[in-house]
Amino acid sequence: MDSPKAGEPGWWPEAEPFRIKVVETIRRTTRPEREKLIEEVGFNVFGLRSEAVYIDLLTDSGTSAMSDAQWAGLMVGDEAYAGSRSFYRLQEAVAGVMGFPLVIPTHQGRAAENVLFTTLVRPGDVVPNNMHFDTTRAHVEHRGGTALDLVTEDAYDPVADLPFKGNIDLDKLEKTLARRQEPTAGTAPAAGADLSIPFVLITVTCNSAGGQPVSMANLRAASEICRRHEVPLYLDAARFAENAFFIKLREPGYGNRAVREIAREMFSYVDGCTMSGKKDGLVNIGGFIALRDPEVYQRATVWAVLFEGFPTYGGLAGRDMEAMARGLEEVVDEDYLAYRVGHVAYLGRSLKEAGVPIIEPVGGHAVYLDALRFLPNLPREQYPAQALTVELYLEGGVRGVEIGTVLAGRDPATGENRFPRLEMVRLAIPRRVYTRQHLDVVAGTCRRVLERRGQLRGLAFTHEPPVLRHFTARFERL
Ligand code: PM9
Repeated sequence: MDSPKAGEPGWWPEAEPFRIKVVETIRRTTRPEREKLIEEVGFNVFGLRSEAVYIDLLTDSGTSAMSDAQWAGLMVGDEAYAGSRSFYRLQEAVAGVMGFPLVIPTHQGRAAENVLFTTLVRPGDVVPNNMHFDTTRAHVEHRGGTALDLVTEDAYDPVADLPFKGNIDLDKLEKTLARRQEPTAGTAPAAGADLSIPFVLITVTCNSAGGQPVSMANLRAASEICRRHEVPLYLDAARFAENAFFIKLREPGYGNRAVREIAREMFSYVDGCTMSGKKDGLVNIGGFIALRDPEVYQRATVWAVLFEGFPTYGGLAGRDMEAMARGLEEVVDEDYLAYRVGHVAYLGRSLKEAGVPIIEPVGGHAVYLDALRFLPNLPREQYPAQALTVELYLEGGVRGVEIGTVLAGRDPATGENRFPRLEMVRLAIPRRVYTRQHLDVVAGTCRRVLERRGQLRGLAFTHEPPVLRHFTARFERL
């Protein structure tokens, strides 16, 4: 009998499509231990040692369990300063899975951003995106540019159950590009044109909007708009395979297409991508820039050498590139993706059944708690999502991460807190690491905190770094 196709009734995987070959012991702590530990780190879970965490959902980045084939690849990796065999394996994998001929390895995603944005962004430039991830925004701002979020309004509605809430708003994109100072060939400069736009970026899936996917129709239309205005379009491709799988599940016409083909079509609409291999590269370290344009490649390699290393290793060992090449091939496997998306959806469903407010629909790599509905009585100046993150740790040794006001930082012009429209706690699920029983523990922890939410107190900064403050900030309880 044919097994049901993804999206058809019964497609939900019965169990993990892998066996566990190596295990890592994790330890439970007591509540008094956790009380002491969280106070020591200034109520910021980034400061905790991972041994003090029972179930670590801080990030899905660099936390994947590698496959036996990837571990074997570490031995095969060829360590050479220039021209490593493993670099060419990576180049082949990127060409095969994404269709780009040119690759610059980097040690992780933000390093790819640093190299590409140093090449392309000038002070005063504006970079539109569906929604910038925090490192992406910080790198645009570091270059003196402005990061402009143009995601559709749907993304800001935590309960709108829509298939592609990561889409870029095409009308806003069109209007923004029409304000470019540089006239499009054959046209006069638009009256009042006031923006310098080096490129447009689309983040798949849209992490800052809850891991929501972008549809193929949206990518295609955005690409057409960018081409018409002669502005390059890039993908932030950190979770491209999860995005491709959502297209297969949700977009008419793609149900019978292979995810690999869908991914290739997604990339066919763009000029290149930045990639954090720590997500859909299924590795613990690594990233790259992939490009079509040899001129941009040449210019970027100059910065790659300065910041990362020779363009055939870019801050990575040969073995890291080998593991990433293998990870890129594995991540488009449909049994893996059905398990992956189903696993995350399982946690979302358990939380919803327990009455825990979450962002819906559940995204590809994480479940996001809606802190504004979870803790309606805490004012935003008291950082409710940070307070909830602390409480999940205290209750069950579960580490999530705040995606709200603390992460959003201050407006560089006014110095005021930026209050994002969504105040969330992200529970990111590492790939191939935790079982469903672990997810049951997480759901139970959230439910118990919900039951006593009236007792939760807010937080205030005692130390606030000027950039990317969420990583190293310290707080006190109010
Ligand atoms: N994302 C995440 O946990 C890791 C850093 S914050 C704890 O979600 C996108 C969409 C990301 C991303 C990292 C990066 C940067 C770029 N784009 O972490 O530098 O989600 O490899 O990638 C994190 P690197």
